[in-house]
Amino acid sequence: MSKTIIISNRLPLQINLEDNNLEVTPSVGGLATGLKSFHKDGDSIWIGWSGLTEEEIPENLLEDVKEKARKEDCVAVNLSEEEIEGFYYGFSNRTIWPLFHYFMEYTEADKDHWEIYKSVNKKYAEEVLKHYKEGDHIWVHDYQLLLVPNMIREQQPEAIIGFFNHIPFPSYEVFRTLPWRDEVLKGVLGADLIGFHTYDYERHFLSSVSRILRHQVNFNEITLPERIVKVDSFPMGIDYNKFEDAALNHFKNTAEQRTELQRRLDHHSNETPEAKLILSIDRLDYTKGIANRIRAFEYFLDRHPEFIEKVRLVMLAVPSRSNVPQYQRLKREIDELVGRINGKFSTVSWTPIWYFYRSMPFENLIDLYTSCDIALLTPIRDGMNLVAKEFIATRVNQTGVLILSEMAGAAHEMNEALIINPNNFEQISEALIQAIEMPEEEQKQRNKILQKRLKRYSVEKWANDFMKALDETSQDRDAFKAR
Ligand code: GDG
Repeated sequence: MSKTIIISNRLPLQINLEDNNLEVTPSVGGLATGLKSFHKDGDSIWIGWSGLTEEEIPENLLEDVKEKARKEDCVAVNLSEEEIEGFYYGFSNRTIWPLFHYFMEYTEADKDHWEIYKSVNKKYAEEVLKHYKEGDHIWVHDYQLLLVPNMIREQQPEAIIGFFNHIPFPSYEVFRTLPWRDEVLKGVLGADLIGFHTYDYERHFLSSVSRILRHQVNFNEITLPERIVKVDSFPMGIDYNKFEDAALNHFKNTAEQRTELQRRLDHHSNETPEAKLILSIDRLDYTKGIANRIRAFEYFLDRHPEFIEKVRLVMLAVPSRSNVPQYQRLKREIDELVGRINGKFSTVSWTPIWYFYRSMPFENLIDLYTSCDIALLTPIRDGMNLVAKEFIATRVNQTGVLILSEMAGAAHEMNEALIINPNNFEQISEALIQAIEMPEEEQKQRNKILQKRLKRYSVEKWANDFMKALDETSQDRDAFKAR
Protein backbone atom coordinates (compact mmCIF):
# COMPACT_ATOMS: atom_id res chain seq x y z
CA MET A 1 0.00 0.00 0.00
CA SER A 2 1.31 3.45 -0.84
CA LYS A 3 1.86 6.06 1.87
CA THR A 4 2.67 9.74 2.22
CA ILE A 5 6.14 10.72 3.37
CA ILE A 6 6.15 14.15 5.05
CA ILE A 7 9.53 15.82 5.41
CA SER A 8 10.16 18.97 7.42
CA ASN A 9 13.09 20.43 9.31
CA ARG A 10 11.58 19.57 12.72
CA LEU A 11 9.35 16.67 13.71
CA PRO A 12 5.96 17.57 15.21
CA LEU A 13 7.41 16.39 18.51
CA GLN A 14 10.38 17.62 20.46
CA ILE A 15 12.50 15.08 22.34
CA ASN A 16 14.18 16.50 25.46
CA LEU A 17 16.69 14.98 27.83
CA GLU A 18 15.87 15.44 31.54
CA ASP A 19 18.11 13.63 34.10
CA ASN A 20 19.05 10.98 31.56
CA ASN A 21 15.36 10.43 30.71
CA LEU A 22 13.82 11.20 27.35
CA GLU A 23 10.72 13.38 27.38
CA VAL A 24 8.48 14.01 24.41
CA THR A 25 6.61 17.31 24.03
CA PRO A 26 4.72 18.68 21.01
CA SER A 27 6.59 21.21 18.84
CA VAL A 28 5.29 24.79 18.75
CA GLY A 29 5.12 26.54 15.41
CA GLY A 30 2.84 26.98 12.47
CA LEU A 31 3.87 24.01 10.38
CA ALA A 32 3.80 21.47 13.20
CA THR A 33 0.46 22.57 14.62
CA GLY A 34 -1.08 22.69 11.16
CA LEU A 35 0.07 19.38 9.74
CA LYS A 36 -0.20 17.29 12.90
CA SER A 37 -3.87 16.49 12.37
CA PHE A 38 -3.27 15.41 8.76
CA HIS A 39 -0.44 13.15 9.91
CA LYS A 40 -2.55 11.59 12.67
CA ASP A 41 -5.48 10.75 10.40
CA GLY A 42 -3.67 9.44 7.35
CA ASP A 43 -1.28 6.70 6.39
CA SER A 44 1.96 8.63 6.60
CA ILE A 45 5.40 8.80 8.10
CA TRP A 46 7.10 12.07 9.07
CA ILE A 47 10.84 12.59 8.67
CA GLY A 48 12.58 15.43 10.54
CA TRP A 49 14.95 16.48 13.29
CA SER A 50 14.06 15.53 16.89
CA GLY A 51 15.44 18.63 18.61
CA LEU A 52 18.46 16.84 20.16
CA THR A 53 21.86 17.02 18.50
CA GLU A 54 24.07 13.93 18.06
CA GLU A 55 26.34 15.22 20.82
CA GLU A 56 23.41 15.59 23.23
CA ILE A 57 22.13 12.02 22.87
CA PRO A 58 24.05 9.55 25.06
CA GLU A 59 25.09 6.41 23.15
CA ASN A 60 22.82 4.18 25.25
CA LEU A 61 19.73 6.31 24.46
CA LEU A 62 20.14 6.42 20.66
CA GLU A 63 17.74 3.51 20.10
CA ASP A 64 15.24 5.02 22.58
CA VAL A 65 15.14 8.28 20.62
CA LYS A 66 14.35 6.30 17.47
CA GLU A 67 11.69 4.32 19.32
CA LYS A 68 10.02 7.43 20.78
CA ALA A 69 9.81 8.84 17.26
CA ARG A 70 8.64 5.54 15.73
CA LYS A 71 5.71 5.39 18.17
CA GLU A 72 4.39 8.58 16.55
CA ASP A 73 5.10 7.34 12.99
CA CYS A 74 8.11 9.63 12.89
CA VAL A 75 11.70 9.09 11.76
CA ALA A 76 14.37 11.20 13.49
CA VAL A 77 17.18 12.59 11.32
CA ASN A 78 20.42 12.83 13.31
CA LEU A 79 22.15 16.20 13.12
CA SER A 80 25.34 17.34 14.81
CA GLU A 81 25.80 20.68 16.58
CA GLU A 82 27.91 21.91 13.67
CA GLU A 83 25.20 20.95 11.20
CA ILE A 84 22.47 22.71 13.22
CA GLU A 85 24.69 25.79 13.45
CA GLY A 86 25.43 25.98 9.70
CA PHE A 87 22.20 24.59 8.26
CA TYR A 88 19.52 25.84 10.66
CA TYR A 89 20.86 28.92 12.46
CA GLY A 90 23.16 29.67 9.52
CA PHE A 91 21.83 29.37 5.98
CA SER A 92 18.13 28.83 6.81
CA ASN A 93 17.77 31.58 9.38
CA ARG A 94 20.46 34.09 8.49
CA THR A 95 20.09 33.92 4.71
CA ILE A 96 16.80 32.49 3.42
CA TRP A 97 14.49 33.62 6.26
CA PRO A 98 15.48 37.33 6.22
CA LEU A 99 15.74 37.46 2.41
CA PHE A 100 12.32 35.87 1.82
CA HIS A 101 10.78 38.31 4.36
CA TYR A 102 12.41 41.34 2.64
CA PHE A 103 14.90 41.99 5.47
CA MET A 104 17.80 42.34 3.05
CA GLU A 105 19.97 44.18 5.58
CA TYR A 106 19.90 41.04 7.79
CA THR A 107 20.72 38.64 4.94
CA GLU A 108 24.15 36.99 5.09
CA ALA A 109 25.84 35.16 2.20
CA ASP A 110 28.20 32.75 3.93
CA LYS A 111 29.69 30.07 1.65
CA ASP A 112 30.37 27.69 4.57
CA HIS A 113 26.74 27.88 5.70
CA TRP A 114 25.64 27.17 2.14
CA GLU A 115 27.87 24.06 1.93
CA ILE A 116 26.43 22.72 5.20
CA TYR A 117 22.89 23.51 4.02
CA LYS A 118 23.52 21.40 0.91
CA SER A 119 24.97 18.47 2.84
CA VAL A 120 22.15 18.49 5.41
CA ASN A 121 19.52 18.65 2.64
CA LYS A 122 21.26 15.57 1.21
CA LYS A 123 20.91 13.82 4.58
CA TYR A 124 17.15 14.43 4.63
CA ALA A 125 16.83 13.27 1.00
CA GLU A 126 18.75 10.07 1.78
CA GLU A 127 16.50 9.34 4.75
CA VAL A 128 13.48 9.73 2.46
CA LEU A 129 15.01 7.36 -0.09
CA LYS A 130 15.48 4.73 2.62
CA HIS A 131 11.73 4.72 3.30
CA TYR A 132 10.45 5.35 -0.21
CA LYS A 133 8.52 2.70 -2.14
CA GLU A 134 7.15 3.09 -5.65
CA GLY A 135 3.73 4.79 -5.56
CA ASP A 136 4.42 6.73 -2.34
CA HIS A 137 3.69 10.46 -2.31
CA ILE A 138 6.50 12.62 -0.98
CA TRP A 139 5.64 15.98 0.57
CA VAL A 140 8.59 18.26 1.37
CA HIS A 141 8.05 21.33 3.57
CA ASP A 142 9.51 24.74 3.80
CA TYR A 143 12.55 26.90 3.29
CA GLN A 144 15.04 24.73 5.18
CA LEU A 145 14.68 21.97 2.58
CA LEU A 146 14.63 23.80 -0.75
CA LEU A 147 17.12 21.41 -2.36
CA VAL A 148 15.50 18.16 -1.22
CA PRO A 149 12.96 17.74 -4.08
CA ASN A 150 15.64 17.58 -6.77
CA MET A 151 17.96 15.45 -4.64
CA ILE A 152 15.19 12.85 -4.45
CA ARG A 153 14.33 13.26 -8.14
CA GLU A 154 17.92 12.48 -9.19
CA GLN A 155 17.70 9.08 -7.49
CA GLN A 156 14.03 8.34 -8.17
CA PRO A 157 13.05 10.05 -11.46
CA GLU A 158 9.48 8.66 -11.33
CA ALA A 159 8.73 9.68 -7.71
CA ILE A 160 5.66 11.86 -7.04
CA ILE A 161 7.01 14.88 -5.15
CA GLY A 162 5.23 17.91 -3.73
CA PHE A 163 6.83 20.96 -2.10
CA PHE A 164 5.10 23.55 0.08
CA ASN A 165 6.69 26.86 1.07
CA HIS A 166 5.31 28.17 4.39
CA ILE A 167 6.93 31.60 4.20
CA PRO A 168 6.60 34.32 1.55
CA PHE A 169 8.43 34.00 -1.74
CA PRO A 170 9.97 37.42 -2.43
CA SER A 171 9.78 39.42 -5.64
CA TYR A 172 12.36 38.66 -8.34
CA GLU A 173 14.27 41.89 -7.60
CA VAL A 174 14.92 40.64 -4.06
CA PHE A 175 15.40 36.95 -4.82
CA ARG A 176 17.94 37.65 -7.58
CA THR A 177 20.41 39.02 -4.99
CA LEU A 178 20.98 35.49 -3.57
CA PRO A 179 24.36 34.18 -4.79
CA TRP A 180 22.99 30.61 -5.07
CA ARG A 181 19.67 31.55 -6.71
CA ASP A 182 20.03 29.09 -9.64
CA GLU A 183 20.75 26.11 -7.39
CA VAL A 184 17.87 26.98 -5.06
CA LEU A 185 15.36 27.21 -7.92
CA LYS A 186 16.62 23.99 -9.50
CA GLY A 187 16.33 22.27 -6.12
CA VAL A 188 12.67 23.21 -5.71
CA LEU A 189 11.88 22.37 -9.35
CA GLY A 190 12.60 18.72 -8.56
CA ALA A 191 8.96 18.68 -7.34
CA ASP A 192 5.90 17.97 -9.53
CA LEU A 193 3.77 20.45 -7.59
CA ILE A 194 4.95 23.57 -5.74
CA GLY A 195 2.53 25.23 -3.34
CA PHE A 196 2.42 28.69 -1.73
CA HIS A 197 -0.01 30.33 0.69
CA THR A 198 -0.97 33.14 -1.70
CA TYR A 199 -1.14 33.94 -5.39
CA ASP A 200 1.42 36.76 -4.93
CA TYR A 201 4.12 34.36 -3.65
CA GLU A 202 3.27 32.03 -6.52
CA ARG A 203 3.69 34.70 -9.17
CA HIS A 204 6.96 35.94 -7.63
CA PHE A 205 8.32 32.39 -7.84
CA LEU A 206 7.17 31.95 -11.45
CA SER A 207 8.74 35.23 -12.42
CA SER A 208 12.09 34.21 -10.85
CA VAL A 209 12.00 30.85 -12.65
CA SER A 210 11.33 32.45 -16.00
CA ARG A 211 13.88 35.27 -15.60
CA ILE A 212 16.70 33.40 -13.88
CA LEU A 213 16.45 29.91 -15.38
CA ARG A 214 14.72 31.01 -18.60
CA HIS A 215 12.23 28.15 -18.47
CA GLN A 216 9.00 28.52 -20.34
CA VAL A 217 6.16 29.52 -17.99
CA ASN A 218 2.52 29.25 -19.13
CA PHE A 219 -0.02 30.47 -16.61
CA ASN A 220 0.91 28.22 -13.64
CA GLU A 221 2.93 25.58 -15.50
CA ILE A 222 6.67 25.44 -15.95
CA THR A 223 7.95 23.37 -18.86
CA LEU A 224 11.28 21.67 -18.20
CA PRO A 225 12.99 19.65 -20.97
CA GLU A 226 11.88 16.37 -19.36
CA ARG A 227 8.62 17.21 -17.52
CA ILE A 228 6.06 19.77 -16.38
CA VAL A 229 6.02 21.41 -12.94
CA LYS A 230 2.73 22.83 -11.58
CA VAL A 231 2.69 25.84 -9.24
CA ASP A 232 -0.40 26.85 -7.28
CA SER A 233 -1.62 28.64 -4.17
CA PHE A 234 -3.09 26.68 -1.24
CA PRO A 235 -3.85 29.00 1.71
CA MET A 236 -3.27 26.91 4.82
CA GLY A 237 -6.14 26.57 7.29
CA ILE A 238 -6.28 25.46 10.93
CA ASP A 239 -7.72 22.45 12.75
CA TYR A 240 -10.90 24.47 13.29
CA ASN A 241 -12.80 21.88 15.34
CA LYS A 242 -9.90 21.47 17.74
CA PHE A 243 -9.89 25.19 18.60
CA GLU A 244 -13.68 25.51 18.66
CA ASP A 245 -14.05 22.43 20.91
CA ALA A 246 -11.29 23.61 23.23
CA ALA A 247 -13.04 26.97 23.61
CA LEU A 248 -16.43 25.31 24.24
CA ASN A 249 -14.88 23.06 26.90
CA HIS A 250 -13.06 26.02 28.40
CA PHE A 251 -16.38 27.74 29.15
CA LYS A 252 -17.67 24.58 30.87
CA ASN A 253 -14.79 24.60 33.38
CA THR A 254 -15.83 24.98 37.01
CA ALA A 255 -14.02 27.51 39.23
CA GLU A 256 -11.69 24.73 40.49
CA GLN A 257 -10.86 23.56 36.97
CA ARG A 258 -9.75 27.01 35.85
CA THR A 259 -6.05 27.58 35.31
CA GLU A 260 -4.09 30.11 37.36
CA LEU A 261 -3.78 32.29 34.26
CA GLN A 262 -7.54 32.16 33.73
CA ARG A 263 -8.15 33.21 37.35
CA ARG A 264 -5.91 36.23 36.83
CA LEU A 265 -7.69 37.10 33.61
CA ASP A 266 -11.08 36.73 35.38
CA HIS A 267 -9.82 38.91 38.20
CA HIS A 268 -8.93 41.60 35.67
CA SER A 269 -12.39 41.58 34.12
CA ASN A 270 -14.20 41.48 37.49
CA GLU A 271 -12.23 44.44 38.78
CA THR A 272 -12.59 46.57 35.66
CA PRO A 273 -15.41 45.08 33.60
CA GLU A 274 -15.28 47.88 31.04
CA ALA A 275 -11.52 47.54 30.44
CA LYS A 276 -10.53 45.80 27.20
CA LEU A 277 -7.81 43.18 26.85
CA ILE A 278 -5.76 43.36 23.67
CA LEU A 279 -3.92 40.16 22.79
CA SER A 280 -0.82 39.47 20.76
CA ILE A 281 0.84 36.07 20.30
CA ASP A 282 3.90 35.34 18.16
CA ARG A 283 7.30 33.69 18.14
CA LEU A 284 9.79 36.39 19.07
CA ASP A 285 10.82 37.22 15.52
CA TYR A 286 11.64 40.52 13.80
CA THR A 287 9.21 39.67 10.97
CA LYS A 288 6.28 39.69 13.42
CA GLY A 289 6.47 43.45 14.05
CA ILE A 290 6.41 43.13 17.86
CA ALA A 291 8.54 46.23 18.53
CA ASN A 292 6.41 48.26 16.11
CA ARG A 293 3.27 47.02 17.84
CA ILE A 294 4.49 48.22 21.24
CA ARG A 295 5.44 51.59 19.76
CA ALA A 296 2.03 51.86 18.11
CA PHE A 297 0.44 51.08 21.49
CA GLU A 298 2.50 53.88 23.05
CA TYR A 299 1.42 56.24 20.23
CA PHE A 300 -2.20 55.29 20.99
CA LEU A 301 -1.88 55.90 24.76
CA ASP A 302 0.00 59.17 24.20
CA ARG A 303 -2.71 60.57 21.96
CA HIS A 304 -5.69 59.02 23.75
CA PRO A 305 -5.06 59.27 27.50
CA GLU A 306 -8.79 58.67 28.01
CA PHE A 307 -7.97 54.95 27.52
CA ILE A 308 -5.45 54.83 30.36
CA GLU A 309 -6.65 52.12 32.80
CA LYS A 310 -9.24 51.11 30.19
CA VAL A 311 -7.07 48.82 28.04
CA ARG A 312 -4.27 46.33 28.57
CA LEU A 313 -1.95 44.72 26.04
CA VAL A 314 -1.40 41.03 26.87
CA MET A 315 1.66 39.99 24.92
CA LEU A 316 2.94 36.43 24.57
CA ALA A 317 6.31 36.19 22.81
CA VAL A 318 7.57 32.64 22.38
CA PRO A 319 11.37 32.23 22.51
CA SER A 320 12.76 31.43 19.07
CA ARG A 321 16.17 31.07 17.34
CA SER A 322 17.90 32.73 20.28
CA ASN A 323 21.34 31.79 18.84
CA VAL A 324 20.92 34.32 16.02
CA PRO A 325 22.21 37.82 16.92
CA GLN A 326 19.20 39.72 15.49
CA TYR A 327 16.87 37.71 17.74
CA GLN A 328 19.00 38.49 20.80
CA ARG A 329 18.96 42.19 19.90
CA LEU A 330 15.22 42.14 19.36
CA LYS A 331 14.69 40.48 22.75
CA ARG A 332 16.65 43.30 24.42
CA GLU A 333 14.74 45.93 22.44
CA ILE A 334 11.37 44.48 23.46
CA ASP A 335 12.39 44.15 27.14
CA GLU A 336 13.46 47.77 27.05
CA LEU A 337 10.31 49.00 25.29
CA VAL A 338 7.96 47.14 27.64
CA GLY A 339 9.86 48.45 30.67
CA ARG A 340 9.82 52.00 29.38
CA ILE A 341 6.13 52.04 28.50
CA ASN A 342 5.06 50.34 31.72
CA GLY A 343 7.21 52.88 33.61
CA LYS A 344 5.72 55.77 31.67
CA PHE A 345 1.99 54.95 31.92
CA SER A 346 1.48 52.63 34.94
CA THR A 347 -0.77 53.76 37.77
CA VAL A 348 -0.92 52.22 41.26
CA SER A 349 -3.71 49.89 40.10
CA TRP A 350 -2.83 49.29 36.45
CA THR A 351 0.04 48.28 34.14
CA PRO A 352 -0.51 48.79 30.42
CA ILE A 353 1.45 45.73 29.19
CA TRP A 354 1.46 42.18 30.53
CA TYR A 355 4.43 40.57 28.85
CA PHE A 356 5.12 36.82 28.84
CA TYR A 357 8.37 35.59 27.26
CA ARG A 358 7.84 31.82 27.20
CA SER A 359 5.95 29.06 25.48
CA MET A 360 2.61 28.24 27.09
CA PRO A 361 0.67 24.96 27.23
CA PHE A 362 -2.24 24.69 24.80
CA GLU A 363 -4.88 25.23 27.53
CA ASN A 364 -3.30 28.60 28.45
CA LEU A 365 -3.31 29.58 24.81
CA ILE A 366 -7.07 28.93 24.82
CA ASP A 367 -7.40 31.01 28.04
CA LEU A 368 -5.78 33.92 26.23
CA TYR A 369 -7.72 33.55 22.98
CA THR A 370 -11.07 33.34 24.75
CA SER A 371 -10.53 36.01 27.43
CA CYS A 372 -9.22 38.85 25.29
CA ASP A 373 -11.48 41.27 23.48
CA ILE A 374 -9.19 42.27 20.64
CA ALA A 375 -6.31 40.51 18.85
CA LEU A 376 -3.64 42.87 17.53
CA LEU A 377 -1.38 41.09 15.01
CA THR A 378 0.99 43.37 13.15
CA PRO A 379 3.62 41.35 11.23
CA ILE A 380 5.92 43.26 8.89
CA ARG A 381 5.84 40.12 6.67
CA ASP A 382 4.23 36.76 7.41
CA GLY A 383 3.65 33.80 5.10
CA MET A 384 0.17 33.17 6.52
CA ASN A 385 -0.24 33.74 10.33
CA LEU A 386 -2.26 30.97 11.91
CA VAL A 387 -2.74 32.85 15.19
CA ALA A 388 -5.23 35.18 13.45
CA LYS A 389 -7.28 32.17 12.36
CA GLU A 390 -7.06 30.43 15.74
CA PHE A 391 -8.29 33.57 17.55
CA ILE A 392 -11.41 33.72 15.38
CA ALA A 393 -12.09 29.96 15.76
CA THR A 394 -12.14 30.22 19.56
CA ARG A 395 -14.67 33.09 19.63
CA VAL A 396 -17.58 30.73 20.16
CA ASN A 397 -20.00 33.53 21.19
CA GLN A 398 -18.82 35.42 18.08
CA THR A 399 -17.71 38.58 19.87
CA GLY A 400 -14.15 39.92 19.59
CA VAL A 401 -12.28 42.00 17.04
CA LEU A 402 -9.26 41.02 14.98
CA ILE A 403 -6.83 43.75 13.87
CA LEU A 404 -4.53 42.22 11.26
CA SER A 405 -1.59 43.41 9.19
CA GLU A 406 -2.09 43.50 5.44
CA MET A 407 1.41 41.94 5.18
CA ALA A 408 0.18 38.58 6.56
CA GLY A 409 -0.91 36.00 4.00
CA ALA A 410 -4.02 35.50 6.17
CA ALA A 411 -5.20 39.06 5.38
CA HIS A 412 -6.18 37.89 1.87
CA GLU A 413 -8.83 35.60 3.35
CA MET A 414 -9.87 37.73 6.33
CA ASN A 415 -11.27 40.92 4.88
CA GLU A 416 -13.84 41.21 7.66
CA ALA A 417 -11.00 41.89 10.14
CA LEU A 418 -9.70 45.45 10.58
CA ILE A 419 -6.80 45.39 8.12
CA ILE A 420 -3.90 47.76 8.85
CA ASN A 421 -0.46 48.68 7.55
CA PRO A 422 1.95 47.72 10.39
CA ASN A 423 4.13 50.77 9.72
CA ASN A 424 1.27 53.24 10.11
CA PHE A 425 0.88 53.94 13.84
CA GLU A 426 -1.95 56.39 13.31
CA GLN A 427 -3.93 53.76 11.44
CA ILE A 428 -3.25 51.17 14.17
CA SER A 429 -4.34 53.66 16.82
CA GLU A 430 -7.58 54.38 14.93
CA ALA A 431 -8.20 50.65 14.46
CA LEU A 432 -7.80 50.17 18.22
CA ILE A 433 -10.44 52.83 18.89
CA GLN A 434 -12.74 51.30 16.28
CA ALA A 435 -12.25 47.86 17.86
CA ILE A 436 -12.86 49.13 21.41
CA GLU A 437 -16.03 50.92 20.37
CA MET A 438 -17.37 48.37 17.87
CA PRO A 439 -20.97 47.38 18.75
CA GLU A 440 -21.38 43.69 19.60
CA GLU A 441 -23.79 43.22 16.72
CA GLU A 442 -21.11 44.30 14.21
CA GLN A 443 -18.46 42.09 15.86
CA LYS A 444 -20.77 39.11 15.50
CA GLN A 445 -21.61 39.91 11.89
CA ARG A 446 -17.93 40.04 10.94
CA ASN A 447 -16.91 36.96 12.91
CA LYS A 448 -19.80 34.87 11.63
CA ILE A 449 -18.54 35.27 8.06
CA LEU A 450 -14.92 34.64 9.08
CA GLN A 451 -15.80 31.53 11.07
CA LYS A 452 -17.83 30.04 8.24
CA ARG A 453 -14.92 30.50 5.86
CA LEU A 454 -12.27 29.16 8.27
CA LYS A 455 -14.37 26.14 9.15
CA ARG A 456 -14.72 25.28 5.47
CA TYR A 457 -11.06 25.85 4.55
CA SER A 458 -9.61 23.85 7.42
CA VAL A 459 -6.10 22.42 7.52
CA GLU A 460 -7.58 19.08 6.53
CA LYS A 461 -9.03 20.59 3.37
CA TRP A 462 -5.72 22.34 2.68
CA ALA A 463 -3.79 19.07 2.91
CA ASN A 464 -6.39 17.16 0.88
CA ASP A 465 -6.48 19.82 -1.84
CA PHE A 466 -2.69 19.76 -2.08
CA MET A 467 -2.56 15.94 -2.22
CA LYS A 468 -5.34 15.82 -4.82
CA ALA A 469 -3.50 18.34 -7.00
CA LEU A 470 -0.30 16.33 -6.53
CA ASP A 471 -2.10 13.18 -7.66
CA GLU A 472 -3.35 14.98 -10.75
CA THR A 473 0.19 15.83 -11.81
CA SER A 474 0.62 12.19 -12.87
CA GLN A 475 -1.95 12.82 -15.63
CA ASP A 476 0.16 15.78 -16.83
CA ARG A 477 3.13 13.45 -16.82
CA ASP A 478 1.38 10.98 -19.12
CA ALA A 479 0.25 13.81 -21.40
CA PHE A 480 3.81 15.17 -21.53
CA LYS A 481 5.26 11.78 -22.44
CA ALA A 482 2.66 11.36 -25.19
CA ARG A 483 3.72 14.65 -26.83
C1 GDG B 1 5.28 29.71 9.86
C2 GDG B 1 5.12 31.00 9.03
C3 GDG B 1 2.74 30.37 8.59
C4 GDG B 1 2.38 30.01 19.47
N1 GDG B 1 2.72 30.20 20.74
C5 GDG B 1 2.40 29.08 21.40
C6 GDG B 1 1.82 28.19 20.50
N2 GDG B 1 1.83 28.79 19.31
C7 GDG B 1 1.32 28.21 18.05
C8 GDG B 1 0.10 28.95 17.56
C9 GDG B 1 0.18 28.72 16.06
C10 GDG B 1 1.68 28.59 15.81
O1 GDG B 1 2.31 28.37 17.05
C11 GDG B 1 2.27 29.84 15.18
O2 GDG B 1 1.93 29.86 13.84
P1 GDG B 1 2.08 31.13 12.89
O3 GDG B 1 1.45 30.80 11.60
O4 GDG B 1 1.39 32.29 13.54
O5 GDG B 1 3.62 31.48 12.79
P2 GDG B 1 5.07 30.74 12.48
O6 GDG B 1 5.49 29.90 13.61
O7 GDG B 1 6.00 31.84 12.11
O8 GDG B 1 4.81 29.80 11.21
C12 GDG B 1 3.68 31.48 9.08
C13 GDG B 1 3.03 29.05 9.27
O9 GDG B 1 4.43 28.71 9.21
C14 GDG B 1 2.23 27.91 8.63
O10 GDG B 1 2.48 27.78 7.28
O11 GDG B 1 1.42 30.74 8.89
O12 GDG B 1 3.52 32.62 8.28
O13 GDG B 1 6.00 32.02 9.49
O14 GDG B 1 -0.44 27.53 15.70
O15 GDG B 1 -1.04 28.39 18.16
N3 GDG B 1 1.38 26.98 20.86
C15 GDG B 1 1.50 26.63 22.19
N4 GDG B 1 2.07 27.44 23.09
C16 GDG B 1 2.54 28.66 22.77
O16 GDG B 1 3.07 29.40 23.62
N5 GDG B 1 1.03 25.44 22.57
